[in-house]
Amino acid sequence: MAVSLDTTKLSNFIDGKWVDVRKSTAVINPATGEEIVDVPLSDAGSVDDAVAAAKKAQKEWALVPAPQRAEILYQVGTLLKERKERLSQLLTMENGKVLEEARGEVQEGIDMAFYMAGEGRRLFGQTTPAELNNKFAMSQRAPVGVVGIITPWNFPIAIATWKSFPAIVAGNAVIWKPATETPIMAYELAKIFEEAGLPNGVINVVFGSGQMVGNAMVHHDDIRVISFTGSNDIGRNIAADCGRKLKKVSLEMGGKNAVIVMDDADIDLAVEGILWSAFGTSGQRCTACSRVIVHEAVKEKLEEKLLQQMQHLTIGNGLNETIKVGPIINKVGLEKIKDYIEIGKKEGATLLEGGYELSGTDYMGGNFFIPTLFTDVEPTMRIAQEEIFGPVVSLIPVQSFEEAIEVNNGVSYGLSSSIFTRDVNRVFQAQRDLDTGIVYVNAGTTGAEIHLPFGGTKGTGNGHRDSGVQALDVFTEWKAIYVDYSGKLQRAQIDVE
Ligand code: UN1
Repeated sequence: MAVSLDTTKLSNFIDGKWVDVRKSTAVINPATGEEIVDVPLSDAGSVDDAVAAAKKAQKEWALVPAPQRAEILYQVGTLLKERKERLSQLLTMENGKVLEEARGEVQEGIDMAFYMAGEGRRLFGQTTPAELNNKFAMSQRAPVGVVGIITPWNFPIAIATWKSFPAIVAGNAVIWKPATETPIMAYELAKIFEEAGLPNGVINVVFGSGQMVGNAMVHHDDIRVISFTGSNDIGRNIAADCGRKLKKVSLEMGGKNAVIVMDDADIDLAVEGILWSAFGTSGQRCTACSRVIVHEAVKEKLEEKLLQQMQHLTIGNGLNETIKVGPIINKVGLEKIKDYIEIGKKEGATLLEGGYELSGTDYMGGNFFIPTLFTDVEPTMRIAQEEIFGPVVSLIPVQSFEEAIEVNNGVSYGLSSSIFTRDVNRVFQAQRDLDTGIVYVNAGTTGAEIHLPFGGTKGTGNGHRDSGVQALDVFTEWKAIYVDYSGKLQRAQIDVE
């Protein structure tokens, strides 16, 4: 049975209270065009209110022992687990991804809750010898204070958990701006935090546009960290603004990820890996495969098998369990994909399959684009360089392993890469030479697990990582502590023989 929301208009969640905002906009189901709920369009005043509440709450929260803070995350994990099916269906309604993938995304949130709750009993620092006798030296993590997280529509719950859970377990308070396209996951997660007993003001959700709410967060002096996932253009601006304020900023800004298929690869396996990572989530993952770099010896075979298998990709409303490829998030996303098809054709790439928007009764009201394959693509073409964020793959033939690595690395992004080969030497050379934050061997480019660092090199980020224990570095400061128990003044670097 279809699930439903308990409200027709969402509210902000500030200081543990649900706060109405006058201005709002409709959230549209991308598979049907139907309005699901209204989402607030808050102004800078709401951010000020949220920060004031967060500042107050954080002082007390930081004094709660971390294992006790973690108990609340365990409770959050339990509630997420209990509501997995409800959340997954709502996620499919607001984002469009097919139900199986929605369930996978909610599972990422559950995994992150239990993983980060475990950190409540670790949050390891170091103890280390001191230079002087009768002196003790150690380092430990300290919370930063009030942190701001800005999350995207393509993983509205998983990415929110990657950022908010480490922030919370480390003793920070959070201001969270979810994407206006997908606010329902934020609403449901805020309710879960409330029920789990998180003290008022430790998490505050402010709905609204990047221009208004995001900007106000970036410029607010009392928000000491911004963690952002979204487009490269916006990320660069955020970094520049945060730089002037000496604010810590963690960015994750997409990819142009490739699967390399070598001449000795298991071609059937490679086809499966490509289909899943290129057309799953309709290509709307930062980690999606949008280039296939193929050794010329197996190019024809790969093309043939890909074309065959693409015929089995069912497209439609993701709530229907037989559907494999859901809609594109909105009309803007759809237009961008259509533009890239034209660009690819003009550049001289061969359109092997697809290349058009789907219309007709089955697709009425939704934004559907057929899985598309270009071949004989040159590595320098725009379709091989720029992020399209749709179900479009460019096949690039190469003559050697070395050329494959060079082509993989010849883009401005560096998130994820993959190689299909049976040669153990190539496996280890590839994992060393592929310039991306994530490398897969004999698997597609998607499917990162939450206990490993998520992020990438070059235009993908600015050196920080989401998820994994590394996420704690974003939300903590290192404090070095020296305890002298000699009873006299000992001078480091001076009173040593
Ligand atoms: C994203 O696309 O921004 O590795 C996140 C994956 C998922 C997360 C993707 N676990 O594809």
